[in-house]
Amino acid sequence: MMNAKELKKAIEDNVKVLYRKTIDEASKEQVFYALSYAIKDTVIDEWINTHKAYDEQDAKILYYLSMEFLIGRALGNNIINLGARKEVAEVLEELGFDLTDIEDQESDPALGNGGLGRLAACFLDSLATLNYPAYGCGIRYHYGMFKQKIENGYQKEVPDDWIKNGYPFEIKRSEYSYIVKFGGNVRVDNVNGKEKFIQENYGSVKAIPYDMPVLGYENGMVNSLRIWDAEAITNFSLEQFDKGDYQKALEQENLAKTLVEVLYPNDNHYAGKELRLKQQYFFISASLQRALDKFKSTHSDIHMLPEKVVFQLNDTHPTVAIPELMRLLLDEEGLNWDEAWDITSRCMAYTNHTIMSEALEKWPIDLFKSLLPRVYQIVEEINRRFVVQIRDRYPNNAAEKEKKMAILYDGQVRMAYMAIIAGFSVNGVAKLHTQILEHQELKDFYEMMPEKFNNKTNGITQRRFLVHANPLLTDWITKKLGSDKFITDLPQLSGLKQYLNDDKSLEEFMEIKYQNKLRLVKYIKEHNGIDVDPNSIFDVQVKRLHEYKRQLLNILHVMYLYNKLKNDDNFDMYPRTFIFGAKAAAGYRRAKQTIKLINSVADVINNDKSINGKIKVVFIEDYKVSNAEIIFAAADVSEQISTASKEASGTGNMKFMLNGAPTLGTMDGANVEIVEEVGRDNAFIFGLSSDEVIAYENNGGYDPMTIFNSDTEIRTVLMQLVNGFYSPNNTEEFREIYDSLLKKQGNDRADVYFILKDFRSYAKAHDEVEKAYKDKKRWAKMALTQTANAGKFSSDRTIEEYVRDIWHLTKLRLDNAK
Ligand code: GPW
Repeated sequence: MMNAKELKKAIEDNVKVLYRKTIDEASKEQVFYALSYAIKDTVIDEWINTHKAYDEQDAKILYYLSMEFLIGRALGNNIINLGARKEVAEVLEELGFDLTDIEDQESDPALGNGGLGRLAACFLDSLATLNYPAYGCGIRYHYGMFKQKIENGYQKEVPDDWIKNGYPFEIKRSEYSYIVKFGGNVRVDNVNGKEKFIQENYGSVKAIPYDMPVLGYENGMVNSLRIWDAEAITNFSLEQFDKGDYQKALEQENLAKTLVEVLYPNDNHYAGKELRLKQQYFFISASLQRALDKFKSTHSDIHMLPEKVVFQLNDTHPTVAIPELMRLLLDEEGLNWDEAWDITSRCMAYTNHTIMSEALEKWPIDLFKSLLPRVYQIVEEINRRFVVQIRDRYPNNAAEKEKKMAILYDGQVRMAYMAIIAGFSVNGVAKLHTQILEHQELKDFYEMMPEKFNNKTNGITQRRFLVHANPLLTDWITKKLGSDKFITDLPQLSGLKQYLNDDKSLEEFMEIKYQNKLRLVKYIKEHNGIDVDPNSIFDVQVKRLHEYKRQLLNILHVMYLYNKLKNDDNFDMYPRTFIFGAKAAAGYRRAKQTIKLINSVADVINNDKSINGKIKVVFIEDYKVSNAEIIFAAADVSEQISTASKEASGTGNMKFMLNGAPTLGTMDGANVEIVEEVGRDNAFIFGLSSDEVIAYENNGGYDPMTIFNSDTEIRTVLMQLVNGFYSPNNTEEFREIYDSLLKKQGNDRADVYFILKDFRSYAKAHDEVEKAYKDKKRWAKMALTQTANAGKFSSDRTIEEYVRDIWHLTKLRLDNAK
């Protein structure tokens, strides 16, 4: 890192060169670019060094293959990982600018939907911090996750043109471009008695990588996030027109244009779109071609590949990597099937992130085959051999096993099964989730190949979600522990336990929470125009909008409380602010109606003077990584209320915990492990267990009508969905939500997510929250207990487990490290 004087000069010079301005004339945006380029410059040497060390130490490299990297803003994070926060802030101040203001100029790179993409970003941060050689491989979407506007209570999607003005932290690497082929047919040639498979009449695009630096924390390590862009191979030209290739030239041009245009905004949902499969193959083929070339540039024996390379498949989205690696080894490297299979299966590992059936990727064979004819042949052969194995092993029930386990079945390519069959590792993302995989969803595979299965409970990076998000708490912890080692060793937070009975420390801790609440109050005022009382309980649910996450349960409960305040003279409550943030996939009608409902309820309640501001409801527009950081730091209560068994892990739960907010939740995903760490008394747990949910599901569900008929308060709330109470201009506005809770929906039962079933137990848990909060000291202790026990949930721990059990990487030595 340059010193203060050099940095100042670099910023001033950049402003001059880029904008022909002196620093006092420059806008905040211009200073953002000037500073970002200066930071990138300081990183370049370490970036080069790191990759030299890869080669010199002949390091084994992890390729983390993912359709999503929800990296969020880079500037602030990079400055922190350079250990230069204070120095940069001071230089900017001298120049008349505030660092936070300047950071706010950066567009939030949103190349992901939610948890899965953010996990990938946290993993990159931890890998670099722990000195592990790794590439993130993904797609350079021109439009990331849409920006959300709320208009008249409805979500409106606005394109996210994040690279419009250029992104300062990327470098185009044209020299590493590759060709990717789609469609056509396969011709079989016979060369010296050996079959050769040649794809012909295909369309192709050029894949061009852009690299972003991924900085370790104060260790001189700089890995790369490599995202692929597409360009047409030949620009449309008259020459081709004359040759009669007009149609094809146009098609290729078009393919290149549309291929990486936009991120599919579906979270936990498979939509089966052809373009999506093209995206998958595009970035996989390019990433693998590059990985093999890199390997071959320093090794002569391709059989050594598994010693030097490992690919982690982030869910099934990159699973086409399996037949693609086979293809490269067979057709390009000339190996035979057994050699290629041995190498492939020792290089590939798969992470499962959900058990929800609507998320499982099952591509229609026709589509898959016409788009990837050669790759499909290989899938057929993998499947054929596996089916032979099944028949061998289960002679008495082969047909049944084939139905449950074959890759190709019912006209579909079942991607998860391919990943399990071909890879050497299958992991779930929290203990409970892995158990459900082993004993329910993937039972047959677990029985047949138990050695492949393992758990890797998710984690989050404290560099972003504590150090960057919550500087006040970071400084306080550093002071209390007498060291900032927790920044790279989170379990050190347990040292805070010695302050659990120290009144002064508890007060300081809650004062920091209060300051962070003020920061959020300001944000809400500026962005929503709503006044919020910082002394109220900030009860927060922020995450993608999905029925299984049950934002509906939350808002129904708010409606219930409001009714009590209005109708029950004996009822009183501690002031609460219910804060929501959620994007709904553009085509997910029920989810969008829930957003409208939350906003409609907010409208009525926030404007009712008669309740003295006891309840406020705030829907934060455009929930994303940058405002998430502000929200986590300010939360009092963390709502993690998914139907048990449905949330594989959750990671927001960990971010709240780290920032001192107790969990109000079900025994689902990683909530179970959070409770294990803090103890049952320091969490507010309610609802059916996953076993109970699964038992109901296996027995045709439960009958919500009994609850509707017997519980008047619940009935009143439900009637308000259809009597215009919250939608005076359209009583039908929320009819569908009402119906979903009480009526069978085609093949679906009523209330598939057990909202009414869990309602009373949820309301009771809320009572407990209020009781606990009113006792200031008890609450402070409970809040500090969260932070003090958050050590397990660092993605540093998760990465060390992946390295130990799956990747077997060696830490890179960097001689010039600080
Ligand atoms: F369906 N997750 C996600 F499994 O954010 F692929 N998007 C997705 O499309 C999927 C999973 C997929 C999430 C899980 O819902 C969440 O529970 C988990 O914490 C996260 O992935 C990271 O493992």
